[in-house]
Amino acid sequence: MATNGVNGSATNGDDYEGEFGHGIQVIDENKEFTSTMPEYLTSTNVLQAGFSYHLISVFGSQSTGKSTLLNHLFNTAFPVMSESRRQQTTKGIWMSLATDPNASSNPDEPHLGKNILVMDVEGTDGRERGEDQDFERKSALFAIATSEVLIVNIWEHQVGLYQGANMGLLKTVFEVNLQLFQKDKSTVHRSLLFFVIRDHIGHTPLENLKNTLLADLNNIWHGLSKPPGLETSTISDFFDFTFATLPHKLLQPDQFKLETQRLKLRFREESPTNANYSADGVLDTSKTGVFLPAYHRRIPADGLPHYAGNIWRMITENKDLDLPTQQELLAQYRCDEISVVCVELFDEVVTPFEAALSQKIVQSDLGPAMKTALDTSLIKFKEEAGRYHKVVYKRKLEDLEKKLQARLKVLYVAQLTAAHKNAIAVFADTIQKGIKRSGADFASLVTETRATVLADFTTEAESCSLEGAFSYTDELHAVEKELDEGATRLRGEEMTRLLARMEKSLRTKFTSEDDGVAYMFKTISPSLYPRIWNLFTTGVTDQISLFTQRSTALNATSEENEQAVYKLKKRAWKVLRMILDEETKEQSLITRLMGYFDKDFRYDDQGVPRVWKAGEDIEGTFAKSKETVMKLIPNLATFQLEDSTKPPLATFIGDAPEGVEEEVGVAAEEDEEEDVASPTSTKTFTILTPGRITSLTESFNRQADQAFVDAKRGTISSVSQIPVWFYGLLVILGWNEFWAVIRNPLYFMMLLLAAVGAYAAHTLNLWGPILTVGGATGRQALEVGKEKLREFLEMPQPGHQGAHAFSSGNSTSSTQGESIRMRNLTSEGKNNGFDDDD
Ligand SMILES: Nc1nc2c(ncn2[C@@H]2O[C@H](COP(=O)(O)OP(=O)(O)OP(=O)(O)O)[C@@H](O)[C@H]2O)c(=O)[nH]1
Ligand SMILES: [Mg+2]
Repeated sequence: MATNGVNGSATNGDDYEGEFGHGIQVIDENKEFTSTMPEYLTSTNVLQAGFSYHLISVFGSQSTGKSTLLNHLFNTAFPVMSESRRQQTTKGIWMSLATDPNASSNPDEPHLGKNILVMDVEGTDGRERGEDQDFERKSALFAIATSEVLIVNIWEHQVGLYQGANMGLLKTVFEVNLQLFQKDKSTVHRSLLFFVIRDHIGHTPLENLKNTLLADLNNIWHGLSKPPGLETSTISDFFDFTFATLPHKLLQPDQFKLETQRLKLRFREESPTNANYSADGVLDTSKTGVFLPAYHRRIPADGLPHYAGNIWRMITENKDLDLPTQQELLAQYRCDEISVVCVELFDEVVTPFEAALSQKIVQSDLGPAMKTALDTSLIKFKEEAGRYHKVVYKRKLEDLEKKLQARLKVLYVAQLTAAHKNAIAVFADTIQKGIKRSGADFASLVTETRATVLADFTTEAESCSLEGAFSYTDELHAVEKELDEGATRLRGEEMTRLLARMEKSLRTKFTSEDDGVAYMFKTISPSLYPRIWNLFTTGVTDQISLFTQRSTALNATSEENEQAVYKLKKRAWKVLRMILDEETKEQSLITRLMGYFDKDFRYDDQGVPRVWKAGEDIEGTFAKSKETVMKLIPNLATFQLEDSTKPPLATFIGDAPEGVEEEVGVAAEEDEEEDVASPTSTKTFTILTPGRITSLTESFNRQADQAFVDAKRGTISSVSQIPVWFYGLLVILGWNEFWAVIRNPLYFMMLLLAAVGAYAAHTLNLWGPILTVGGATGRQALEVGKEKLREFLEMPQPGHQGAHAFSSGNSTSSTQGESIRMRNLTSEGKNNGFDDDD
């Protein structure tokens, strides 16, 4: 503030540095516009007043007591010239907020209006500026573009004088006003010219002074060259006039004070609806107050700094001052500024949700947050920007709404997507868990879950739809569609599982030990396959009725049912066919056939194992047994009914229903098996091919023949005892040897001794001990023999084996040989003396 060049002795400008003690210097002596206005308006609480404020300017010659007047009327602190120096005090244009000390002390009494901003304009025909009329014109233009009331301060004795009564200044005011109105014909601004006649002595009544002034003003107006369209306009089309007098401040100080306090009340808050004009067209502001709504420039307080700044810039750049354009520009500027603040408010709520977008989850409380963010932001915008130029405001409001909605839309779409995904996941999960519960009814499970999931989705979508601003119908349809597809897929999977279970239980039935295929194969007869066919058809039929019950609960369509039944039948046949293949493997069949053969051949009618004796008819029994078995083999060849017809498998399975997928993968892999399992295939019922029958027969024959050979061998071993004639032969052939022993006395003696010994042993019952001693001796001899053998085998050097193996006690020579070798190692290839000594 020190740079504002406050001169004069009344106050020291430096005391107010950084403060707003004197108000602010809106335009300094260098014609620069202040940057402190927003700060000042904020500190005086005017900035947020909207339209509830007033702007007044004072005009008049230099040093005519303008600042003094304002300070008395509005309790301001504009610098006032000291009595002695008589030099220009106010430079540029100052602004200060009017206050009324009475308002707080006597609130019930009439007092000054609120938020009155007063501009103290540099005096005209200033000595300091000399003939430079430029600033005078510019400040007049600035004041009239912004102010509602222009106070014209003149001394009584100046009335009737052209210069002294500021007629030059007023002419300028009228001219610039016309200039402004030419640009803004649509909105006719009015201004009040408030003439305050100072040092009124009282000799000339106010009425006379007023008339003189009015006559002068009209003269000036008539003398003006008016722009096209405004030629016939009168001064009262644009201005109201009101007049007041004040006594001499120095000569009648008390009177002056009193009158200024009365005059102050003309600036009271009331907004008169009926302007009260006297016969000469002068506004009687003593009754109505000065602030007629028509005077207000409709610039919201928070736009005033920018607006005033722009106006001043246009004025200094000598550009045509186009107020409507300025107002639009201001509106744009301010709307943008307010928009930024509103978006910040919006961000506070919305940014966290935007940050969480990447998680792709349903964000709880998004709906209310979206609404709060949008509402808060738009309400603030409407409140603050709504005062500005309507067209601009509406456009900016739309822009802001679109911008915010676009951001919300992103959140909304992401939320819908997440809710969609969630709905599908919850649906699948609930159904899968539900199916596992026993007794769960798939159809009602699906219906209930679908309804719940859709209700949840709708609630979520609705809460974020900003009361219908965003639509979720398409997404809802998509969810519904996907749920239905999901239900179908889950049902399909469940059907597949069901089929697999059915197939498994059929397999269990077919392989049962008690009544399965293997059990039936124990009796090979023409009725074997008919029995198995019966097992197959009853088993499959039972499973189908079970399946139908379960699939009804699954809510399957009749087509799906037909397809499943068809598949089940086919698979059942395939299973049976595989079991049959297993059962008719050559080895198992041979075992079974040999069972039949053995029953006849190895056991008799009572089931007792036969012991063949010589002379029994082995061959006959063998041939009969073999024949019985051979007759059985053809029964195994073809799967047929008792009347030798093929079982009605194709009819039983039926035609493939439409849309049934043939199990191509399996067919391709197991081409052969698929072929034999196919009900239409010629191989289906061929269990044993002729080739296999031949091989089977051969194998069987081999085993049966073996049995025959064994039987035969058994008979021969049972007849191989020593025949009686053999003993005769023995006597005849050994007769000579017998006599040789008898005749030789030595042999005879030995025989006799042996006989006596044997007799003695027998009579003394010594055979037992003799045998024991003999056995022990024999065992001992055996042990000794073994020991010797082991020693022999463990000899290290085969060369020395002969020398040392059996020479017990000759270990020294062996040790010696060892020590010689050791010595050889230490003598590095040379034998030492030891060797020679040895
Ligand atoms: N005669 C007379 N003098 C006054 C009156 N009021 C103030 N003065 C004196 O006039 C001188 C100028 O007063 P200011 O209030 O500074 O006048 P100003 O019009 O603001 O002057 P500038 O700002 O320099 O143009 C001071 O010395 C005041 O004492 C009045 O009512 N009558
Ligand atoms: Mg002054």
